[in-house]
Amino acid sequence: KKITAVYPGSFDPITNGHLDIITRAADMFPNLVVAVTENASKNHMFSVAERVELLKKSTKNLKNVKVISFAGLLADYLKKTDTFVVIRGLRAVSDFEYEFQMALMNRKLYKKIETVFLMPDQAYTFLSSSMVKEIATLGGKTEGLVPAHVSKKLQQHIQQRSK
Ligand code: COD
Repeated sequence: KKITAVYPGSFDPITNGHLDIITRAADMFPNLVVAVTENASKNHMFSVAERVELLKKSTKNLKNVKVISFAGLLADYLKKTDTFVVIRGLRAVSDFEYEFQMALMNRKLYKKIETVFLMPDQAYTFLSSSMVKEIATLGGKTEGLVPAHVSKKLQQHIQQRSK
Protein backbone atom coordinates (compact mmCIF):
# COMPACT_ATOMS: atom_id res chain seq x y z
CA LYS A 1 0.00 0.00 0.00
CA LYS A 2 1.37 3.41 -0.97
CA ILE A 3 0.77 5.63 2.00
CA THR A 4 0.56 9.39 1.66
CA ALA A 5 1.50 11.14 4.90
CA VAL A 6 0.21 14.61 5.81
CA TYR A 7 2.33 17.11 7.78
CA PRO A 8 -0.03 19.85 9.01
CA GLY A 9 0.99 23.10 10.64
CA SER A 10 0.93 26.88 10.66
CA PHE A 11 4.44 27.18 9.18
CA ASP A 12 4.56 30.93 9.89
CA PRO A 13 7.23 30.80 8.53
CA ILE A 14 8.90 27.48 7.73
CA THR A 15 12.07 26.92 9.80
CA ASN A 16 14.99 24.55 9.38
CA GLY A 17 13.33 22.43 12.09
CA HIS A 18 10.22 21.98 9.92
CA LEU A 19 12.46 21.24 6.96
CA ASP A 20 14.29 18.57 8.95
CA ILE A 21 10.98 16.86 9.74
CA ILE A 22 9.81 17.19 6.11
CA THR A 23 13.01 15.58 4.83
CA ARG A 24 12.71 12.68 7.28
CA ALA A 25 9.04 12.09 6.48
CA ALA A 26 9.68 12.30 2.73
CA ASP A 27 12.30 9.56 3.16
CA MET A 28 9.84 7.35 5.02
CA PHE A 29 6.70 7.71 2.92
CA PRO A 30 6.21 7.55 -0.88
CA ASN A 31 4.26 10.82 -0.75
CA LEU A 32 4.17 13.68 1.69
CA VAL A 33 1.63 16.50 1.72
CA VAL A 34 2.62 19.56 3.74
CA ALA A 35 -0.71 21.12 4.75
CA VAL A 36 -0.87 24.76 5.83
CA THR A 37 -3.84 25.68 7.99
CA GLU A 38 -5.99 28.55 6.79
CA ASN A 39 -7.56 29.07 10.21
CA ALA A 40 -6.95 32.56 11.51
CA SER A 41 -6.83 31.71 15.21
CA LYS A 42 -3.17 32.65 15.60
CA ASN A 43 -1.61 36.01 14.94
CA HIS A 44 0.16 35.25 11.70
CA MET A 45 2.98 37.27 10.19
CA PHE A 46 2.57 35.79 6.70
CA SER A 47 -0.57 35.14 4.70
CA VAL A 48 -1.51 31.57 3.79
CA ALA A 49 -0.40 32.19 0.19
CA GLU A 50 2.99 33.50 1.39
CA ARG A 51 3.47 30.55 3.76
CA VAL A 52 2.63 28.08 0.99
CA GLU A 53 5.04 29.87 -1.36
CA LEU A 54 7.89 29.78 1.18
CA LEU A 55 7.28 26.06 1.78
CA LYS A 56 7.20 25.32 -1.95
CA LYS A 57 10.46 27.14 -2.51
CA SER A 58 12.09 25.33 0.44
CA THR A 59 11.01 21.87 -0.72
CA LYS A 60 11.42 22.18 -4.47
CA ASN A 61 14.24 19.58 -4.48
CA LEU A 62 12.07 16.99 -2.74
CA LYS A 63 10.14 15.39 -5.58
CA ASN A 64 7.57 13.52 -3.48
CA VAL A 65 6.53 16.55 -1.44
CA LYS A 66 3.42 18.58 -2.24
CA VAL A 67 2.36 21.78 -0.44
CA ILE A 68 -1.31 22.68 -0.04
CA SER A 69 -3.48 24.71 2.32
CA PHE A 70 -6.70 23.61 3.99
CA ALA A 71 -9.55 25.27 5.85
CA GLY A 72 -11.50 23.69 8.70
CA LEU A 73 -10.66 20.54 10.60
CA LEU A 74 -7.61 18.45 9.80
CA ALA A 75 -9.74 15.33 10.38
CA ASP A 76 -12.13 16.45 7.64
CA TYR A 77 -9.27 17.17 5.24
CA LEU A 78 -7.91 13.65 5.83
CA LYS A 79 -11.32 12.04 5.31
CA LYS A 80 -11.87 13.99 2.13
CA THR A 81 -8.47 13.04 0.68
CA ASP A 82 -8.61 9.44 1.91
CA THR A 83 -5.42 9.81 3.96
CA PHE A 84 -4.85 8.91 7.62
CA VAL A 85 -1.18 9.32 8.57
CA VAL A 86 -0.31 12.60 10.29
CA ILE A 87 3.31 13.67 10.82
CA ARG A 88 4.20 15.89 13.77
CA GLY A 89 7.53 16.99 15.17
CA LEU A 90 8.54 16.60 18.81
CA ARG A 91 11.24 18.91 20.06
CA ALA A 92 11.10 18.37 23.79
CA VAL A 93 8.91 17.03 26.56
CA SER A 94 7.17 20.40 26.56
CA ASP A 95 5.66 19.64 23.12
CA PHE A 96 4.32 16.31 24.28
CA GLU A 97 1.16 17.26 26.15
CA TYR A 98 -0.26 19.46 23.38
CA GLU A 99 0.69 16.94 20.70
CA PHE A 100 -0.73 13.98 22.64
CA GLN A 101 -4.00 15.82 23.21
CA MET A 102 -4.26 16.81 19.55
CA ALA A 103 -3.44 13.30 18.29
CA LEU A 104 -6.15 11.74 20.45
CA MET A 105 -8.69 14.43 19.67
CA ASN A 106 -8.06 13.98 15.96
CA ARG A 107 -8.60 10.24 16.38
CA LYS A 108 -11.86 10.93 18.17
CA LEU A 109 -12.97 13.00 15.18
CA TYR A 110 -11.81 10.37 12.66
CA LYS A 111 -10.83 7.02 14.11
CA LYS A 112 -8.50 5.95 11.29
CA ILE A 113 -5.98 8.70 12.07
CA GLU A 114 -2.49 7.62 13.12
CA THR A 115 -0.06 10.31 14.25
CA VAL A 116 3.63 9.67 13.68
CA PHE A 117 6.05 11.73 15.77
CA LEU A 118 9.50 12.46 14.44
CA MET A 119 12.40 14.00 16.33
CA PRO A 120 14.48 16.60 14.52
CA ASP A 121 18.25 16.79 14.61
CA GLN A 122 19.38 18.04 18.02
CA ALA A 123 20.49 21.30 16.43
CA TYR A 124 16.84 22.25 15.85
CA THR A 125 15.28 21.31 19.16
CA PHE A 126 15.32 24.92 20.39
CA LEU A 127 13.88 26.35 17.19
CA SER A 128 10.34 27.64 16.68
CA SER A 129 8.60 29.95 14.19
CA SER A 130 7.63 32.34 16.99
CA MET A 131 11.22 32.66 18.18
CA VAL A 132 12.42 33.26 14.63
CA LYS A 133 9.81 36.02 14.22
CA GLU A 134 10.83 37.64 17.49
CA ILE A 135 14.53 37.55 16.60
CA ALA A 136 13.86 39.05 13.16
CA THR A 137 11.53 41.72 14.55
CA LEU A 138 14.14 42.79 17.10
CA GLY A 139 16.87 43.05 14.50
CA GLY A 140 18.69 39.74 15.11
CA LYS A 141 20.09 37.42 12.46
CA THR A 142 17.95 34.47 11.35
CA GLU A 143 20.60 32.87 9.11
CA GLY A 144 20.97 29.19 9.93
CA LEU A 145 17.53 29.10 11.57
CA VAL A 146 15.47 29.30 8.38
CA PRO A 147 16.28 28.78 4.68
CA ALA A 148 18.12 31.79 3.17
CA HIS A 149 15.15 32.95 1.08
CA VAL A 150 12.97 32.94 4.23
CA SER A 151 15.51 35.16 6.02
CA LYS A 152 15.24 37.58 3.12
CA LYS A 153 11.45 37.53 3.22
CA LEU A 154 11.50 38.20 6.99
CA GLN A 155 13.76 41.20 6.44
CA GLN A 156 11.46 42.56 3.73
CA HIS A 157 8.40 42.08 5.88
CA ILE A 158 9.92 43.92 8.84
CA GLN A 159 11.23 46.78 6.70
CA GLN A 160 7.78 47.25 5.16
CA ARG A 161 6.14 47.23 8.55
CA SER A 162 8.42 49.93 9.92
CA LYS A 163 7.69 52.27 7.00
N1 COD B 1 11.82 20.83 15.15
C1 COD B 1 10.94 19.83 14.96
N2 COD B 1 9.63 19.99 14.84
C2 COD B 1 9.18 21.22 14.89
C3 COD B 1 10.02 22.34 15.05
C4 COD B 1 11.41 22.09 15.21
N3 COD B 1 12.27 23.07 15.43
N4 COD B 1 9.26 23.45 15.08
C5 COD B 1 8.00 23.04 14.93
N5 COD B 1 7.94 21.71 14.82
C6 COD B 1 6.78 20.85 14.63
C7 COD B 1 5.71 21.14 15.64
O1 COD B 1 5.90 20.41 16.82
C8 COD B 1 4.51 20.65 14.91
O2 COD B 1 4.39 19.26 15.03
C9 COD B 1 4.81 20.98 13.44
O3 COD B 1 6.22 21.12 13.39
C10 COD B 1 4.14 22.25 12.92
O4 COD B 1 4.40 23.31 13.80
P1 COD B 1 3.62 24.71 13.67
O5 COD B 1 3.90 25.47 14.91
O6 COD B 1 3.94 25.35 12.36
O7 COD B 1 2.10 24.28 13.56
P2 COD B 1 0.97 24.16 14.69
O8 COD B 1 1.43 23.35 15.84
O9 COD B 1 0.48 25.54 14.96
O10 COD B 1 -0.15 23.34 13.88
C11 COD B 1 -1.39 23.12 14.44
C12 COD B 1 -2.40 22.60 13.42
C13 COD B 1 -2.54 23.56 12.27
C14 COD B 1 -1.95 21.26 12.87
C15 COD B 1 -3.73 22.43 14.19
O11 COD B 1 -4.05 23.65 14.80
C16 COD B 1 -4.85 21.97 13.27
O12 COD B 1 -4.94 20.81 12.93
N6 COD B 1 -5.70 22.92 12.86
C17 COD B 1 -6.85 22.64 12.01
C18 COD B 1 -8.14 22.67 12.83
C19 COD B 1 -8.31 21.40 13.62
O13 COD B 1 -8.40 20.32 13.10
N7 COD B 1 -8.36 21.56 14.95
C20 COD B 1 -8.56 20.48 15.87
C21 COD B 1 -7.26 19.82 16.25
S1 COD B 1 -7.54 18.52 17.40
